Amino acid sequence: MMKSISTIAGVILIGFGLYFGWVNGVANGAKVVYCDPRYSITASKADEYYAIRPLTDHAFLLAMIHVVVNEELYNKKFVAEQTIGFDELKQRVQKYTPEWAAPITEISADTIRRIAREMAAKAPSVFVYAPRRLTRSSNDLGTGLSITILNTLFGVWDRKGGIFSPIVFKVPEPELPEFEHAHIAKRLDTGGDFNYAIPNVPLEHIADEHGKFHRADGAGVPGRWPIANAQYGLTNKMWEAMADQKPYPIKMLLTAGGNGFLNSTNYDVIRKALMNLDFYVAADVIPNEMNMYADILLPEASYLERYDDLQIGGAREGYVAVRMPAMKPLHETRGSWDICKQIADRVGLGAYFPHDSIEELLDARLKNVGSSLAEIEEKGIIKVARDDKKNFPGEHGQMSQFPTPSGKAELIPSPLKMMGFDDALDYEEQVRPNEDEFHFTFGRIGFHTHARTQDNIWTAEFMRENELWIHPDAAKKRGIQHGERVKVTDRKGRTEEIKAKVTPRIRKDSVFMVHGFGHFDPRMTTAYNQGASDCNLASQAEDPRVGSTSMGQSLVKVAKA
Ligand SMILES: Nc1nc2c(c(=O)[nH]1)N[C@H]1C(S)=C(S)[C@@H](COP(=O)(O)OP(=O)(O)OC[C@H]3O[C@@H](n4cnc5c(=O)[nH]c(N)nc54)[C@H](O)[C@@H]3O)O[C@H]1N2
Ligand SMILES: Nc1nc2c(c(=O)[nH]1)N[C@H]1C(S)=C(S)[C@@H](COP(=O)(O)OP(=O)(O)OC[C@H]3O[C@@H](n4cnc5c(=O)[nH]c(N)nc54)[C@H](O)[C@@H]3O)O[C@H]1N2
Ligand SMILES: [Mo]
Repeated sequence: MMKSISTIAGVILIGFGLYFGWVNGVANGAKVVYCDPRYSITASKADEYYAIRPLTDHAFLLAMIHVVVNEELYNKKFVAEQTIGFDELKQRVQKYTPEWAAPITEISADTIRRIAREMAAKAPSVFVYAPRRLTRSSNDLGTGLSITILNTLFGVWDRKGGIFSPIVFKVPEPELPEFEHAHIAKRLDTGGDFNYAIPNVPLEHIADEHGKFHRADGAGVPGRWPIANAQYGLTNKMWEAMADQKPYPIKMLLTAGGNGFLNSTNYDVIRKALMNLDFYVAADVIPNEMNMYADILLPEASYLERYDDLQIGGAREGYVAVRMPAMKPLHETRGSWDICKQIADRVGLGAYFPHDSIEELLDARLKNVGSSLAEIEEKGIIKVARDDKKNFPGEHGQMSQFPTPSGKAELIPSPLKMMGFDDALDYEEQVRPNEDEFHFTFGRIGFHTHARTQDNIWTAEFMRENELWIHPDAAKKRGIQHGERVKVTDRKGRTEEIKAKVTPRIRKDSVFMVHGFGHFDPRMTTAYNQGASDCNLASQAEDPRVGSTSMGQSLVKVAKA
């Protein structure tokens, strides 16, 4: 079960990112503590800001847990009734004192203790927020786990001002024939909806006992990346599988959006993977570095000209919404559903597309829940009303539901133990720059979406190219002036050129650039050669337990271009 954040009051500890849901909470008097190596816009809205040393969030969180456990600041009733594993947790965090964390994180021991105490005083109307993109250190799993542990110790689940249970509008999937190639690895019979599988099965076992193939990327596959989400997969591992043609050859690719080059960290692997294909069909609305490799490029109708799949969501209220066309598609373009269906019909997979049109499919799904396409087109959105008892069962004396084998919040999760991955709780030393190097960091900006808006003349107007944030002391040492072009080079010798933004809003040992720039296909006439690509500098290392890319481990040198 996913839980969501409610923004009412109390101390909020925002970790590491851009997130606007809490702004309502701030208006209601909530306090925000924010950590980032860079003084971002988010930092400017926070009550307290700490320029944490990159990649050390886990150390900070472990010290917080240490204080909460040792000073008995946790929610005793919640921990006694709704959790397991407290004694083991207590013993395992003994070494993570605030004094231990201070030189690692560069946040003082007194500060860590004070934040822990202030939060405890306001619990359960508090939370530690996990950023969306937690792919940075060598142990992202441990960072995520520590965030969950803190929230659990404060008993924030299903409490007002804490983290609530969303109400979801349930719309069943259409009934389709069973897939010939079941890609989801065998799951442990835990009674819950789990994504992990039995570990330690040799790599050769790429098919299950029914001869069905496992996913090539290894997500959810025994012996490979059992914890990785087998529904979304591991894109980095998919590209590697395609480049190496292992564990089995992949010869055809169909994409509808996405840009492998500008959303990953290894141009060579992407290029090799694409070159290995016999046949690549891309459906898109604009050219990009990846789809220009396609044998056939199908123009998709734009979002103003098409229906898309139902948007089914849940927050305080559940909802279902639909994107509908505002005009007929121009130039014979089609929606990606039509594109997929028509390809499926021609390659003998038509049985998976039993509906004649996307309208028919959407209508059939909505009729299943007592609505219709006509109704939703008229109303735009259909909601299930918020219900305090469902959002906040904890406020009504009810136990929370946790999707764990024990049904309780597991402070040391038993599935991780079973797989031998519970060592993720322990802190791992992170890479540190030499005297002449920097931590390489990057992130979002309000004006742009990923790598898809830089070639749009209107959004490019707001920000045409990205810049390298560098501290004035570090710039001075290298004779770099604000606005001058610099060369950024990583330890592998990869290099990008970019304009310097000399600013005290970043740590002296770190540089930063906005993600999504540095396009290199000349057919992107506006974005071509503008700014630099974080994808060509971010680390290719991976979290050894999850298989995801640990993008933040890159160390770079900066010199005048
Ligand atoms: N180095 C680095 N890599 C990253 C990240 C990072 O910060 N740094 N962030 C990661 C994260 S969190 C995410 S979510 C991903 C995002 O990765 P992507 O999904 O690849 O990101 P976008 O650049 O938004 O979209 C890619 C392409 O989709 C196409 N597109 C846009 N609109 C449409 C449409 O209506 N129909 C079709 N068919 N195509 C369309 C455009 O060609 C666009 O270039 O990147 C991840 N990778
Ligand atoms: N306008 C806009 N909004 C978006 C998106 C977009 O493209 N454009 N993309 C959406 C998507 S798909 C996602 S996944 C989310 C991602 O949103 P977030 O998870 O917030 O990710 P980023 O913006 O990549 O990085 C956030 C901050 O992390 C800081 N940072 C770097 N290294 C460290 C570190 O080691 N520790 C700490 N504490 N901070 C560090 C960076 O300075 C940056 O300010 O944004 C979503 N919102
Ligand atoms: Mo994302």
